[in-house]
Amino acid sequence: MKRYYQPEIETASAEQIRAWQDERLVKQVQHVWDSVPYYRKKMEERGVTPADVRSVDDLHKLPFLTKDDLRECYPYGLMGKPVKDCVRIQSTSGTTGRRVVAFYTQHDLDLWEDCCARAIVAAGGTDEDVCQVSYGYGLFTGGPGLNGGSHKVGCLTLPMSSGNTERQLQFMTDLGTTILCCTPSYAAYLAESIHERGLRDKIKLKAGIFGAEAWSEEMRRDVEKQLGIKAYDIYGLTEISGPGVSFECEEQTGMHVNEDHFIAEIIDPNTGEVLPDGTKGELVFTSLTKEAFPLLRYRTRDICVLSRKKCSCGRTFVKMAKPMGRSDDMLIVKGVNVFPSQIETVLLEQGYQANYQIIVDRVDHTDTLEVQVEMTPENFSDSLARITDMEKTLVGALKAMLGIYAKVKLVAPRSITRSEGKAVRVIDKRKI
Ligand code: DLL
Repeated sequence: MKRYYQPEIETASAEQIRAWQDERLVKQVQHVWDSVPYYRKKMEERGVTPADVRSVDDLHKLPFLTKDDLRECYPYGLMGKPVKDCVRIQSTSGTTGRRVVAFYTQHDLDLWEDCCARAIVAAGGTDEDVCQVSYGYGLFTGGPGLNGGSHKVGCLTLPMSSGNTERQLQFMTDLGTTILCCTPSYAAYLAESIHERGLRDKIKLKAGIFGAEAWSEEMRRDVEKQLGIKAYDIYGLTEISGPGVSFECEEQTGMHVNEDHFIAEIIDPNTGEVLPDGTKGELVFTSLTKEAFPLLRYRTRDICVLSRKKCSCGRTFVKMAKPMGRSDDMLIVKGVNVFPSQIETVLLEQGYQANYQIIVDRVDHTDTLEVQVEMTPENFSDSLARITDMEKTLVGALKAMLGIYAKVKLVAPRSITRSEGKAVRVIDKRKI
């Protein structure tokens, strides 16, 4: 069986990988300097020019990029190529200020799809497989990325997108899906639905490629058992291309970072100091080969550890552990990025005050989101019918903002505990 999609790259020696990175970094820094005035200014402010970056050893001299920079530059300010050379955007959910719009040339798409193809082959995928892609299609990177990867491997690709569980199960059983790609929470939901409908012996699944949100080892074991598969983690972010920045192999002990395309660093989130491998800190990526959206030293806010321990799969790329949390307030609920500030915006727009609490939980492997909001003295009502109406309106407005369902519970004025320090807005009960 084919074990690697691009063996000469995935099993290259450490020296070879380093040589690629050195060469590509020098080229990329020059490209950014020449074509992204915003980043050039940041470099000038730090007194760095392309001549100062001769190898990966000089990476630390370059300034970081953060989500704030992306916001400031929205939408076109960080592009490395003119619009005429770009063929696609992908984006995250969120209001204008929070939304990330990433651009791709045809070359960028090609390399991104290679990364996803590597993940599929690492999960045992070949051209004999039927690969059901149940990540969202459209602006979200999950569907398009794995769709492209699946084509490259030569799998029969089922571009299902997320949702419509009945249809998912019908295609899965009728067409004999062998590889399932979706968020781990949707995988758990599908597993449950398969059992409820007694379809377990009608499915031919062998592997799952699950990512876009945090999931525990316990959840992995549950889903593997219920579906009779091996479940592989996959990581990525829109800013750096989408899924396939890193992917798990059969060892299932962390995700190999595609180091021919991305340099991973771990920094202290407070000081920005680079930390040695094996130390927990914030993950930072530099994209070496992207033309249209070439981010250097992008702070992901994901807290993580890198490991260079030899892997039994034969791949030589560094491994990152499952992200252990975030250094900002972003929540990931059902694979969707949710900022408490988005919820607050909706509440204020709808005439409520900022007295609310967001409760996130995971029930039967599925994330739940509840927003408890105080009625104001002005809109207070004790009529059950009226309260239900008000709750419905808020559910609709939150859905329009976040793209997902949030349960709303209206409570009496002044019933949410006030804090004397920082308000506790989010209660995350998930144990991941
Ligand atoms: O979630 C890309 C993706 C799609 C990855 C499909 C894997 C599969 P964004 O919507 O931009 O992109 O969200 C990126 O999601 O910074 C992490 O906090 C989180 N995340 C992504 N993958 C994982 C994972 C896609 N495997 C943000 N485990 C990232 C934990 C993950 N968190």
